[in-house]
Amino acid sequence: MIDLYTWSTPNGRKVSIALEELGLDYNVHAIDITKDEQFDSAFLKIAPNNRIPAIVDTDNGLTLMESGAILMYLAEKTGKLMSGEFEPRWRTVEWLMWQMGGPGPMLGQAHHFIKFNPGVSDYAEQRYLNEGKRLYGVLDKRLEGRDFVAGDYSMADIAVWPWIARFEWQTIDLNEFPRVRDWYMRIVERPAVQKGYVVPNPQEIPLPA
Ligand SMILES: N[C@@H](CCC(=O)N[C@@H](CS)C(=O)NCC(=O)O)C(=O)O
Repeated sequence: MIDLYTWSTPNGRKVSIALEELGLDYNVHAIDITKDEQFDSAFLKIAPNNRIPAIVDTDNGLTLMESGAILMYLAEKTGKLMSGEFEPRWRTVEWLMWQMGGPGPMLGQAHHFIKFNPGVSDYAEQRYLNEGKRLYGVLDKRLEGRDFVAGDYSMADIAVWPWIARFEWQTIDLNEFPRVRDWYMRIVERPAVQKGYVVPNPQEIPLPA
């Protein structure tokens, strides 16, 4: 059994979607980051960086923070969503790390400035919008001739997809990136994605115009 500490954000959804895809049993503990619950001392014992998501695997007592590490752990635990073969395995790690270092922090800043603090800094809004569009362009190119980011559907897609699901907050038009749009829609159709998306709170999956 996995205890999942999460909130309705892209990083949280990566893990709930992965758990749904893998069919693992899990208990949801909602950590309301709008009420600073990520700073509660009980949560800090599991996630010393005071960010969601985090898990505890009650099968073996392992606590883990950092969504990328959690996805890799769940893949290793189940032998699924990250190939055991040399090249596809490292492609999956490569694009998972791309998400952790690129779309995660950069689009997170786009949300901060463009969605939540418009007008505070035109420079920052432009910087993170431009960087966001550059990253969408990289993903679009990567998806040329491919259905998924790293071969078969994998933890790399699960890591990136919830960030693209915030395209409206980022003021990015998915239709400008047709391969990303098609990939996004391919993943929207997956029942596990629809189930994982609404953990811990129900919300509609945004769809492109
Ligand atoms: N690198 C971390 C980032 C986690 C993160 O930034 N989580 C956000 C929600 S998406 C959070 O907990 N924010 C709370 C805060 O900013 O205090 C991961 O991928 O798990």
